[in-house]
Amino acid sequence: SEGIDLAEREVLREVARAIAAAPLPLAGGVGGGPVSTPLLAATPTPNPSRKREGDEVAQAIARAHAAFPAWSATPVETRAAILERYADLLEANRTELMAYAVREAFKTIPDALGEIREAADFCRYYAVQARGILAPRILPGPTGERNELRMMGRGVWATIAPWNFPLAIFTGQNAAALVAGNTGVAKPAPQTPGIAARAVELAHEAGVPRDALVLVTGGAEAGAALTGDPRIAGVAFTGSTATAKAIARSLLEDDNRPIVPLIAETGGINAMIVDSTALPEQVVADVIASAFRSAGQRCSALRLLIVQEEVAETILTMLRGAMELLVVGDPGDPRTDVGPVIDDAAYDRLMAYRESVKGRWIKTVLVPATGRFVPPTAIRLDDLDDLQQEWFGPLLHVATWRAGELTATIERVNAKRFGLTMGLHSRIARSAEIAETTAKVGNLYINRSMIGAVVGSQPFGGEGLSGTGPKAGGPNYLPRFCVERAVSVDTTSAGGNASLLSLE
Ligand code: UN1
Repeated sequence: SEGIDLAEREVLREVARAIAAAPLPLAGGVGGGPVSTPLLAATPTPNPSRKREGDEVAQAIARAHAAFPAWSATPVETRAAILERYADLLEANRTELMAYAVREAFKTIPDALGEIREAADFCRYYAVQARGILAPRILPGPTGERNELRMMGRGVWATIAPWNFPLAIFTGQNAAALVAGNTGVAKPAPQTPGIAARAVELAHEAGVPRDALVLVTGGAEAGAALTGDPRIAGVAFTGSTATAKAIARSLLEDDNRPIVPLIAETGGINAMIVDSTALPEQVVADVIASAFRSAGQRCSALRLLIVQEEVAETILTMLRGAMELLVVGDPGDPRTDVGPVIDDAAYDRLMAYRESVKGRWIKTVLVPATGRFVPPTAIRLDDLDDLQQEWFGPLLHVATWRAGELTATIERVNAKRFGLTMGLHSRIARSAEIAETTAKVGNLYINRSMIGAVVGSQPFGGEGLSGTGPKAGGPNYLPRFCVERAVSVDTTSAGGNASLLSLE
């Protein structure tokens, strides 16, 4: 879902017009504005009162709970067809949705386009999956019995999405919950309520009953009210490891509540290992995309580049040159490679860290004087163990490794206990095999960039501190949203072929 081809130039023009016309302040200080423009006067702001927020959440859950029986009884085929209509509507409204992604999440135009494609891909992929794996299945059994396995919705799912994929991940979570026969209460990140509200409207327009998908806005308070409610039958969450753990605890707090599933997709300290057989031009292009695209604000992003000593100087020289060409600025300008980071808190955190390692900068890039632009920076790491935290921005750490130590190097990355993405650049088949068996990650990328997992081809999600699985956009995701019901009917007891008689 990456990149823009020439045929899309017209879309770009349309998007530029829509961004210019959007009734939202362009925050981030882009275009010379103040650094802290209030976000989104035009969309619902998080409710300041804890009590009212809890009430709003409780009402939303009550609605989704009441809508569950009818929606779960709707045939899989109908639910799948609604998702496909939803995908069509997302595409038909892409200009407006892209404008939201640029204005609200400061996505560049290629990234904003990627959001629409990925959201539509999730809907279509889960629709096809649902028809295949959620339809009732006849199981082999003893003579005189009919046995069936039914995949049923669990109830009301809480879906909690991040601001960095405010349409794609938001839509993917909801589409999966809905097609599996659940209703949902969807909480977008507090930074991106506008695009989420529009996405939910389009889902309703596509045929999802109004109460089968209910939006709630707010931050941690709303999230806690949501996951703490005993009517919630499952949680799909993408965000930080710390929040995922807090959610897991809240799900277990009430002794009377059954244990419900939590699907968590969290952070990573993602490494790319480069050996002396790698193609340097390809390495550098993939490093630039993986570390700096989306201002490094992807959980899949490259954080730690580990280059074999012998080629380190060559690769770093080329990397410096390539970084020099990065255009940092207004995300609404099609020429921009790197936009601002999401909010003041992120900006302050990243800039303070960057300043604290100033003595180890390998290369940094000029950025506009005003706005929340964190300069893309490469930082030397003398010891792999010195990096133990995910820095969610355009900061790349660089270390070296010695020939013969591939397994040991991968094990040192594993020891950080995250396990989301890893990259290997090598032309040696044996090295690829070592990485495949040694790297404890959900997504291993060999000789390519580490971002932009495509739904259906690169099911995405990590292990260890990076998440619970199953992988979004993969064949094992939907079953987690279901309960399995085995139905066995004695077909002999009425003395005939069936023990069940139709009353008609
Ligand atoms: C995330 O940043 O939360 O592969 C997920 C990618 C995206 C997934 C990133 N499809 O870059």
